[in-house]
Amino acid sequence: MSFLDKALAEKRIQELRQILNHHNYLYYVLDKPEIPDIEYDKLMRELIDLENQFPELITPDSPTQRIGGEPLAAFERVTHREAMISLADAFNEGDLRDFHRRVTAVVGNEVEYVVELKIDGLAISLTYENGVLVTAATRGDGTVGEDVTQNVKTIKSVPLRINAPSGKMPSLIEVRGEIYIPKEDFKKLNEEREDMELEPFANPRNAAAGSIRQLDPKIAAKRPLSTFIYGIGYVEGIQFETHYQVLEFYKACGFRVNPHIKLFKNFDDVIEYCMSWREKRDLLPYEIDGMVIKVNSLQFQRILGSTAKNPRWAIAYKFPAEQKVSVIEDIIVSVGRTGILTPNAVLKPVNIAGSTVSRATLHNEDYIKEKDIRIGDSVIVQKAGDIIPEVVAVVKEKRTGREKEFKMPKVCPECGSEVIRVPGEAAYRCTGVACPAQIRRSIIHFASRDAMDIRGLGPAVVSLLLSAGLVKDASDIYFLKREDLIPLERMGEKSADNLIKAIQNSKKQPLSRLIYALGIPFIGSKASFLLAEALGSMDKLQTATYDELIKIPEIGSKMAESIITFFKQEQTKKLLTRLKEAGVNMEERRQVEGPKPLENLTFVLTGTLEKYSRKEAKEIIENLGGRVTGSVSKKTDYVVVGKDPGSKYDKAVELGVKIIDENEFDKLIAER
Ligand code: 0OX
Repeated sequence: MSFLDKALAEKRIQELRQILNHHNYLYYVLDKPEIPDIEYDKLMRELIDLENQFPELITPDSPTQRIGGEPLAAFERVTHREAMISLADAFNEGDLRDFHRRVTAVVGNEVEYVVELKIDGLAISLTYENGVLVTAATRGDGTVGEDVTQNVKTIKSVPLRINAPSGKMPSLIEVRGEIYIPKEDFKKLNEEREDMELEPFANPRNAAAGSIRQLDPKIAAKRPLSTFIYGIGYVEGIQFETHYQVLEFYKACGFRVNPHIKLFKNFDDVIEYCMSWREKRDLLPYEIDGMVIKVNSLQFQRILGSTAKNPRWAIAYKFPAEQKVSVIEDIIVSVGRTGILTPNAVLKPVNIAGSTVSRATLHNEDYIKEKDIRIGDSVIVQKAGDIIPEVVAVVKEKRTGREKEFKMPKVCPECGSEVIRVPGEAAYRCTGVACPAQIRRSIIHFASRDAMDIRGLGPAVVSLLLSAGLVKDASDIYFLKREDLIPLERMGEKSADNLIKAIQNSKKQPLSRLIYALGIPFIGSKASFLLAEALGSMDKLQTATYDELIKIPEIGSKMAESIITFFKQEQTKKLLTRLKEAGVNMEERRQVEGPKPLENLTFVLTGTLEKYSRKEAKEIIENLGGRVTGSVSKKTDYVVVGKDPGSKYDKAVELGVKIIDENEFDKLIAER
């Protein structure tokens, strides 16, 4: 092969990539194709052939790289450079006006808003380095997501290289948006699945999420995934003043930005626009579950900052729940992980808000009595977003007289133990210590993503382990051997090895995750985090008194009582002894001694922090080897901003110094 051949090939390769990218953009981003598919395929074929001849000329952003490589064993984790926080919800005009009041109280009345449709898909973060897509990650817990780059590269509306206007290429940018499946494509996908006797997806969002979480990118490549881009995470090398400018920039770069995004100066217009989409949503070719309202000025966004969970500069207006009429064919009772019995209606399947509903919660006996719900009744069923469908009312006019009243069982439907009504509560609870339903649910919870995060230990495997008699409580999983696992149904040697590895790795999880994994009633992941932080070890939590517990911020009396009751139980004591024996971490990592991970980093503190006094924050930084100074300069690495920050904040903005809020500060110190 001569040098000339290669030079010619390289020129043609570049030309073909440009042509293909352009037509790809016309087809998948603008929905306006200009050439027939057959012509596109011909050009692609030519490029593939040339790249086969000169594999050294293949680049990661070539359109040929969208086909999807080899299947992965598992997804890697990715730490988002800037956290992917989620939105607070507003359910009515009053909530929206409260949001506006909170915003104007801080930044004044001259505030513009950008209003977007709230796409019902899954959030994604796309990292581009010098314009090339290097990583695509799911939200995960907001701080750490899963690396789904291989799958996302197969989505044609995601540019593999961004086409930034000249002089505006960011050296690094986290592009945020939503991956979704259009309604029509979803219908077709489910029809195909039914033809193949595969279980249909419940709704387009689940289908999109399931497709992105495929380990084999060739499967993801076949799914009709699309994108809308609406946000920005960490960015270097370019500055914006408004959110609208960011969106314009994205459009210019070749991203798919929703055409119904609008800028408003007047809040009445914001409300009117939100409400106008309530009816119109059915006309859209994709599902939306509400609207998103964002403060346009990025400077105002920074001033408003975020709470522990949500930005203060944006809110989601959730459309009211959709309702349909169905018939209760039966009422069955399920047993939760804390032993609570929940009655559920078995419904004649109905489509509500994009998914087929055949079960709905009836909450508890009081709820059934209050609404006079009977088997055979026609009922109004309601569903909104992620919320479990519920029966809201009976259509009494449709009664025939053949309806049957429902009575809560006297014994647990899973283990036959006696059922008691919890004093002061509407709940009935199974008294069986060894109730298989409770054990199953508690182990599933223990291994779940926000708890010990043991990949491969989902509901199906837990059921197999229980029926094989290999586990009796969560601690038993740490004593499993690969030989125990291999004989299980659909468990190859490789999956067994992976599972054992995941179980072993989970021993190092932080104390907060272990506390959450125990499934103490009323103790969610945030409370677990606060308990771990305040008490520092499982021993301290086990022996903490009621008074000690309620002194911890955000731990109320109900939580404190629940903790005390939980640790008094023999079952809990046994579980913890075995977990200790297995070597599961029971301590919160403290960083007073040891390495100095903040060495060479200079911090400035401004405003009032919620959790720490100035002195405490300073001590933490200094213990980790960092320095705290009184004024902001170019040499400052981080400005930590609390409530009502002073001029140091403005100085930091002016000098482009990294500004972090208390949450980000927490994360920074936890990561190190
Ligand atoms: C959506 C959507 C979601 C993200 C965190 C702060 C702003 N589903 O369409 N999130 C956001 O932005 C949030 N915008 C959207 N349009």
